[in-house]
Amino acid sequence: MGPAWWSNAVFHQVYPRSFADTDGDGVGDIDGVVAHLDHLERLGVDAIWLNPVTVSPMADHGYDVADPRDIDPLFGGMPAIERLIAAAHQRGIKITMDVVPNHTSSAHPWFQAALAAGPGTDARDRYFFRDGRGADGELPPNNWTSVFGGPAWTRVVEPDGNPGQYYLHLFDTEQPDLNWEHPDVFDDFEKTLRFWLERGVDGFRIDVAHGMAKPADLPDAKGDVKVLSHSDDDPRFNNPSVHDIHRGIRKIVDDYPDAVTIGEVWVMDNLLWAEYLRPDELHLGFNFRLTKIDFDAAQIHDAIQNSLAATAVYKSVPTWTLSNHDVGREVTRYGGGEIGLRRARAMAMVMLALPGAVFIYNGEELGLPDVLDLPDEVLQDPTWERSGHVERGRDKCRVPLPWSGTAPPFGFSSSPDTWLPMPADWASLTVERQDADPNSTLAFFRTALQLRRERSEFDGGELEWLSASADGLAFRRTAGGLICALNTGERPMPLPSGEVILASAPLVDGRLPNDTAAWLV
Ligand code: TEU
Repeated sequence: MGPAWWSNAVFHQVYPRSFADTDGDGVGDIDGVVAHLDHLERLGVDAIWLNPVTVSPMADHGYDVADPRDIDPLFGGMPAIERLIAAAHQRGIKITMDVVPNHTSSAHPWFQAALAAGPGTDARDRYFFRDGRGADGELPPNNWTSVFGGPAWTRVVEPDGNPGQYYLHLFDTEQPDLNWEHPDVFDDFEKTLRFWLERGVDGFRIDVAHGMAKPADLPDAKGDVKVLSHSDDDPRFNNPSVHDIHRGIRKIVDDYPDAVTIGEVWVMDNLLWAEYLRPDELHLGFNFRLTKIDFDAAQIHDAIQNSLAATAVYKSVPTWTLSNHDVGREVTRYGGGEIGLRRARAMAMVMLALPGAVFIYNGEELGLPDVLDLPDEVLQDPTWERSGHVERGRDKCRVPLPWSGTAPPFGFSSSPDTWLPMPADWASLTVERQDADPNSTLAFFRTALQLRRERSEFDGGELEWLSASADGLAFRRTAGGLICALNTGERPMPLPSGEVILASAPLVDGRLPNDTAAWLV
């Protein structure tokens, strides 16, 4: 048996709200993905990771799931996903869906039943309902905070009309955490996995894969945690019994030999992170180190080295990602404007030169920046309200894609009223404009993916570091021989010897200029 399809795949993360709208409501939908499969095929991706499209009140844009085995009408319902699976497969593109095992929507029938059933019932035991502390239970059961800000507990009104128990939600109030000790929870998740696998889905991105298990006594956390962030030393996440859950999931997925699981594992310690990738747990785990660092050769070197060390522990396959719908876009992280874009292109080449699977985020291939000046009144991320208007949240990296034309909504929708407004200066970033320009970021990504796909120099799982100047780095793929060099400094740097097959910006007198990467063979 050869290596699994996902072991060197390029995944494109499609954020469906923001990809393309076919029904004119200003929100992207699944048929928008079907309509633009050409774009993804020409880009050269192997698979799509589709953010949640199942039935949801959309309090957290689909991560609040009310029915995990049906598609929300906003996105086109079941017929639309069936069309997408068929059309993508026809082009040789795999479909991986997002599943959300840590919590449901508060609109889920289980949660509604739990509210109605009252304290001490089996229905409540599917979630974390607890009495409050203090004489009248006026204080939450512990000091945990929500990742989106504010307390992780909300007090309910009991069927008798009085204030009563609290329920746990690590995210929004509308996302109650499930109790994975209750047997119904696993059984239902198994149904969900099989439901989609039977319909031809090729795998799953597993949301908050380090979060499903909670310590038995729900102990207080030591200190305050930042909104949209947490550390390894945090009782809310990475409880060791989560690994039993992953082993259970893997047993099901193993019935479908080509299917892949990709866990969202926000754990920074290499050994703890690696445990999720043991041979009977997840196939792939997101490694977020590259999203956490500056455009700095030493930091990039260490992030790559650390990620490789973490995957080496259980001989799993590395994954690489520069951005997603949570962490913001790298063009902006690297300084924005022309310099940010130049650095983003260089880093894309570093990422694509590494062994393993790569994730490209919705519009990364167009060089889109974050939209930092969204007006307050359009912000939709629950973080904005829950942080008391301190954190603006993640809407900045979720603005719809510009496809064509010279003014918003740039072919994204027939409605000018898109769910987030699109900046007028994205006219130069549309797919249509970039299609016509051989020097565009889109053309650059197409070429890079084609080389990565076709050239044997990208073979093999090992790499070795070559010597480079202080502000640079260079490595070689040991088996295939591809060399990737990056200059994060200010002065041009000499290139390793070899023939340059791609550079992220023109060379200067045969040297690698600032903020540029090159591939050599
Ligand atoms: O994110 C989980 C999560 O832990 C992140 O919020 C993370 O802490 C943060 O982005 C770090 O910068 C997942 C989804 O990716 C996110 O979109 C959902 O809002 C969240 O789960 C709840 O389902």
